Amino acid sequence: MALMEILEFPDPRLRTVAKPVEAFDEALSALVRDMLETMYDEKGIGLAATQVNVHQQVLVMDTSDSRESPRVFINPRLLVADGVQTYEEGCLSVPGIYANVERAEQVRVEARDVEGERFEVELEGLDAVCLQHEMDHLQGKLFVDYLSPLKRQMVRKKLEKARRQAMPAGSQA
Ligand code: QAP
Ligand code: CO
Repeated sequence: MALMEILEFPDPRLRTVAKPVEAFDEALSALVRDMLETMYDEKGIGLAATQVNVHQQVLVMDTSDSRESPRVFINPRLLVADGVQTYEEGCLSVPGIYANVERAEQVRVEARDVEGERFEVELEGLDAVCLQHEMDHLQGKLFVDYLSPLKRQMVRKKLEKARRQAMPAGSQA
């Protein structure tokens, strides 16, 4: 088991479009295990492979209070999207930033599990928001892309400042 490093906005690698998974093998199970471990360690509710610099269509989420209900979606496809809801989103790749985003209220999705078995599920509320947010990552899209360019620039500056303050002078990569 290993923790993975999470890419942070505006890292250009977050813009990579993920490819479908073709091999449901031991490497894939190891990736899913490490992504879940990383998500739980960082107190996240969702994580896409793009965020750990793996450009395959894999996402994990757990919106439960107990943090014991991991869900895995491989090669996910939206079948139906209905209604509208607004939720204040955050992202492990955009730490400390939260903003309202409008998305579908209800979605029906088809995906494969880690064994390659196809399944369909209907999600609503926070689960639906989380799935749509993570599916965006697989297309190289971030929740800050829904904000105005001015707000996105403010986010960029705020993160740059936070990073400067977190690092001793001269030690930046
Ligand atoms: C996506 O986000 C999401 O800024 C998952 O300092 C967010 O897990 C889906 C996190 C909201 C639906 C609603 C963010 C942790 C976690 C931070 C996350 C932070 C620490 C974000
Ligand atoms: Co995110």
